[in-house]
Formats: sequence, C-alpha cells, structure tokens
Amino acid sequence: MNTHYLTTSRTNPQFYIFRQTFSENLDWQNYDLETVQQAAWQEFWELEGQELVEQKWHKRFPEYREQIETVNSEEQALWRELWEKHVYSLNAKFWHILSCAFENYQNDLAKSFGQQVTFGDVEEGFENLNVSEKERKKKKKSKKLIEKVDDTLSGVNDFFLDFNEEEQLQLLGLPTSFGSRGRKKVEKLKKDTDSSSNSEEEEYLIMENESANQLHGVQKGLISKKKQRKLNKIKNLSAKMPDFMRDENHSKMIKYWMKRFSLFSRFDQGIRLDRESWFSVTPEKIAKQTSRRLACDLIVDAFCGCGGNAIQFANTCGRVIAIDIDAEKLSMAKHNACIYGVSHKIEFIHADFLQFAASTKLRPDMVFLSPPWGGPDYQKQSTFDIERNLLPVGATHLMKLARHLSSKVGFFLPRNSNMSQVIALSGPGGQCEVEHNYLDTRMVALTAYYGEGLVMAK
Ligand code: MGP
Ligand code: SAH
Repeated sequence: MNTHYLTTSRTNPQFYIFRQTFSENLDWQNYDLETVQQAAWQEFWELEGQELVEQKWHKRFPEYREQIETVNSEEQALWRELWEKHVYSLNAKFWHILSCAFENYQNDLAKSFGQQVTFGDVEEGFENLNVSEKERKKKKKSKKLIEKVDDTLSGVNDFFLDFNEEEQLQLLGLPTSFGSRGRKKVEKLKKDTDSSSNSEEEEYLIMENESANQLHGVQKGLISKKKQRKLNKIKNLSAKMPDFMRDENHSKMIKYWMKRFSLFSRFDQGIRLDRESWFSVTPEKIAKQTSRRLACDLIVDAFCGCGGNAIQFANTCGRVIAIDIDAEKLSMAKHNACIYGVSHKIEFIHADFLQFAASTKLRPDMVFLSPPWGGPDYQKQSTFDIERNLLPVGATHLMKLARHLSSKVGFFLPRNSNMSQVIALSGPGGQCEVEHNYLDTRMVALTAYYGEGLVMAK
C-alpha cells in the first residue's frame, strides 16, 4: 500500500492534474516526470492557486481593502511583508499536498502498467533522517496499522502526519525549501488559512478513524461505547440526507453525502441525484477541466446521467447533446442544468447510446464517454479491465461507436484502469493523452483523450 493521504477535504478539495501523452511503443518509465510535476503545479496555480491565495487573504484580513487606501508608506510596507508571508505559506501548503499527490501518481501509474512499487523507497528514507530507534519502531508500527486500516476501509492514511513537514518532503525525496516549519505551526497555519474544513467534515473524519480503530481491536474495552458514539454521529450527519440514502448501507452513503459540494458547488440550491448518480457523477472541478479540454461547437455527452459533465460542457461548448438511457436521470439532469442556468444550451435525448450512435446522422466535433463501471465495486479489482468490465459494452466497442460520430473522443475511466488497454484504444501508431485527476492527494479517476488536435503533440 503506497498511498499517502496527507490531507483530505471532502467539501473543498484542491484539484491537481498530472498529464502525459502515451503511445504503445514509448517506455513510460523514461518519461520526464519532473516536467509533469512542474506542469501540474503551474496549471494548479493558474486554475486555482492564485485565486485561493487572494480569497484566503481577504478572509483573513477583511479590513485590508479599506485600510490600504489610507495607510502611510510605513504601514504599506508592513502590509506588503504580511502579504509575502501569506503567499509563501500557502505556496508551501499547496506544494506539499501536490508533492504527495505526485508521489501517489507515480505509484498509481506503475500499478496501472502492472508493476508494484512498495513502501521500500520511503522506508529507506528513514536512514537519512535523524530519527531515534524508538521513534522509528513507533512509526513503523503506526504505518503497519494504517496499511491494514487502509486495505479495509480506504480511509485516511495519516502515516505521514507522524512526521513534520520537512521530514515528509525528505521521505518523498522532494525539495525541502518550503518545508522548515514544525507541525504545530503547520496546524496553526491550516487553522488560520483553511476555512473549508468545517465541523461536519471533522466529525466525519474522526468517525472514519474511530471505525478503523474498532476494526483492529484498538482500545478493546471501549468498543461498545464507541460504537454507540459512532451510531449517534452517523445519525447527526445523515439527518439532512434524502430518505433513499438512509437505507441498509447508511454509513457507505455518508461518504458521498460529505462530498456533495465537491460534486456540485450549488448543491444547496436544490441539486437532484438518484442513488446511482451519487456514485457516478463527475466532481465539478474535474468536469470543468474536461469541458475546457473538449471546448467546441457541438459535443455529444453519451452517458450524461444527472448532468455533472453536461452542465460544464454547456459553459464551454456552443451546444450539448446529452444522452441517457434512464428517463428519470435525464429529468434530474435538466433540473440541475436549470440551477446552473445552462439548460437552454443542452438538448436532452432519452436513448440507448449504442443505438443512437449506429443510426444518427449527427456529426459532432467531440464525443465524451463516461459509461457505468459497475458501481463502487470497481475498486475491488487491483487493475480494472476496461474491455471486460465497462457497461454496456467493452471500451474498444464503445470507442468504435464514438469514432463513427467524431474522431475526437474524451473517455472518463476508473483510476485503476489497465493503462495498456487505455493506450491501445488510440490504435496502431496512435497516441492518447491521459489526465490523472487528483482531489487533494486522492486520485479520483482518469480522463483519456484521443484524436488529432486533442492530444498534445509530444
Ligand atoms: P469512488 O471511487 O466511488 O469514490 O468514485 P471515492 O471517494 O474516490 O472513493 P474512496 O473509496 O477512495 O473514498 C470516484 C469517482 O469516480 C466518482 O466521484 C465518480 O466521478 C466516478 N465514478 C464512480 N463510479 C462508480 C462511476 C461509474 O460507474 N461511472 C462513471 N462514469 N463514473 C464513476
Ligand atoms: N457523467 C455523468 C455520470 C454518468 S454515469 C455525470 O457526471 O453526471 C453513467 C450513465 O450512463 C448512467 O446515468 C446510466 O443511466 C447511463 N447509461 C447506461 N447505459 C446506457 C446506454 N446504453 N446509453 C446511454 N446511457 C446509458
């Protein structure tokens, strides 16, 4: 288990993309990964970072706007100094998260090419740190517990929280120039600057950790009391959940409920989702990114569900044809599109995409595919076979249908997809570009792009 969950904010996570162009005969291990990381940093900074720094500044110092108009030059200099510190510390925080996400990316990539990377590299890092034998044993022990917990729960891996920021960067073999502050200070910084974590979310994380401890018999005597506490917390957290989410699998659905604002920033304005869509809708930040990449005059969203992608396409494309086989989902998608004020740009079509593609004369500029993956159990396979496990048909068949409409195709796929199969879809001698989408340090899914003009030349 190589995943580093350094931080996780379900309500307002940071979005990072690592992208590379692949073709069958290129050896991915020889890629210039440093460039990939730098590009991801730059992209994050342009898309989100700059704005976040501004927002957090004004939240922290609401008096700034007014005062800066009237202050003398000495006070101006003080403000400038404060601003520089603010930018520096947020830089450090975001770089830190990105670095951990990037470490995960390399491991995830290796796995998707069928190779195992172990925690060994990180273990070796211990030798170079000034950590006493006793501390080392303690850290190893906590690492083992967390690995077990992670396997069962896919919960929060806070192994890295045992180390201060500089140690973490050293362990990851990454630059430490930003990482000289102690943990207390980082926590204070987090408190000061991160308004996104709210008590609801904190409660949820505590609950996840508590159930992890229970699973492994930690603090045995307390289990029944804790179980009771957990049940009470679940009750509180789920009070506002729709009834159909409060069925037998209650605690599983809470995870999705906690992410509701990450799925739709306007969730509270009345977004509607059915059970399947809670699992399958594309989180807004990822859908926005895909819509920037697939901006065109006319796009077909072949499996539109409740509209996560279609709504964002409507902001970057002239017109959107949104297809789904399920009429109820289509009506929810329409309703959701109204909330975002874009329903007039989307034509909703109730159809089976397989039949639609075979019979239509429509020739859109782009086609976007986000078919069902068989529910959340897709995660149970270490490598997801996109030819055997996608619904309603395998990836090659689906691509053939999509290419009948347009040579430019975007394909949203599970994070554990078999990468050789993803690349093979580009055809002999072809190339594809793959974006690995991370929210904080978690990979959510990948998006593969095919077709001339869509794949960035290598
Ligand atoms: P997830 O793995 O169920 O959630 O789905 P998460 O929080 O990453 O899981 P955890 O166990 O690591 O906490 C991740 C994302 O994949 C969802 O937000 C959806 O965008 C997408 N997704 C999931 N499923 C099951 C489907 C699917 O069947 N079809 C499509 N198109 N997208 C899906
Ligand atoms: N991208 C969507 C989620 C897609 S989930 C979003 O962000 O909201 C996959 C969708 O494919 C489901 O809504 C399901 O109803 C639909 N579907 C399944 N089989 C289909 C088919 N043969 N033709 C069209 N849609 C189909």
